[in-house]
Amino acid sequence: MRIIRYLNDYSNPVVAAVTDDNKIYPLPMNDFMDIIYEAKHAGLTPVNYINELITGKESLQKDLSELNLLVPIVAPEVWASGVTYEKSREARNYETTDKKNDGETCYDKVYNAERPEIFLKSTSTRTVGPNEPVYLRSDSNWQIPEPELGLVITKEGQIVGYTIGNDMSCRDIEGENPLYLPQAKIWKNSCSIGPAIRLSETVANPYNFQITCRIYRNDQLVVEESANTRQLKRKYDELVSFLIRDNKVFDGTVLLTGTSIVPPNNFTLQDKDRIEIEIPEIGVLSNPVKSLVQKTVVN
Ligand code: DO4
Ligand code: MG
Repeated sequence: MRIIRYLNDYSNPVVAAVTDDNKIYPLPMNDFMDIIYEAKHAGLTPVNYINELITGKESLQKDLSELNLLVPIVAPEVWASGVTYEKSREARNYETTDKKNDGETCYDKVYNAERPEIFLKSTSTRTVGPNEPVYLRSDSNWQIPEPELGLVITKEGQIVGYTIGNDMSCRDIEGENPLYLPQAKIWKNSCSIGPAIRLSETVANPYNFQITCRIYRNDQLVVEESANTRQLKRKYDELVSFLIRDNKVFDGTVLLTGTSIVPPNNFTLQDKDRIEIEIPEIGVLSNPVKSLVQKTVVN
C-alpha cells in the first residue's frame, strides 16, 4: 500500500491510499504522519488502520496518471547519506582528483569509516514533488541528478515508509573542494521526492529495490542506468542512528540513502531535460529541469 497527496478539483491537498490493485481512496487525514499517529493510537498497523477506514468506501474514479500529485509528505527536513555505494566513491574520487584517481581521498576514508557521511540536503521550502521543476545552479557546469531511496522516519528514528528522492548535485563545485558541499547540494528546488510513500510494513525486503534513472533531452532518452539497494554498503538503521544521535529530528523527516547511479562523466544536465527515477514498488518520480538563468545568445 502506498500513500500519495494530490490537489483535488477545488485545489485542496488530499491524502490518499493507493492499494495494490491501484485503486485510490481519499483519506480524512491532512498529513502522512497523521496516519502513523492515528494507527498507533488505535493499536493497529497503518495498513490495517487504513483498511478499516476504506472498507465499504468508493474508490476515486480516476487513474493515478490523471491526478495533480504533490510531495507525498511536507518533510520539514531532508537529510542525505553520502558515499554509501562503491559507484559514488568512484565518482567522487574522479571529481576530487581532477580526473586522475591518484591517492587516498576523504571519500575512500568515509566509505570505510564507522561513521557515515550524513548531511542536511533540503528543507520543505526547497523540496519539490512530482512534475515540478528541479533547478540548475547558474554557477556550475557539471550537474547531475542523484537517484536515491528515501526513508521516511519518525523523530525516534522508526522507518515508517520508503520514497524516491533526487539529490541534485554539482560535481564541479564539490570536486573543487569538499568544503563546498552545502553549495554543491543545496539551492532552490535542488531536491525532489515522491511520487508516493510505500508503507514500510508492506515491503518484504528493502534491500532489494531496483532503481532506474532515465534522462530525456528533446524527448530522446540520453541516459538510462539502474542499480539495486542490495549494493548499499550500510544498513538503513545504521544511517538513521547516526542521524538521530544527539540531534533534534522531526516526525516525517526524509533520509536519502545515497546514490549508486552516476551518469557518464561527460554528462551534465541542461535546461528542458526531464529526469525520471523509478522504483517499481513506489512509482516514477518525474521532474523537468529548468535553468535558473537564461543565457543570452549574442549574434
Ligand atoms: O560526498 C558527497 C555526497 C555524495 C552523495 O550525495 C551520494 O553518495 O549520494
Ligand atoms: Mg547523494
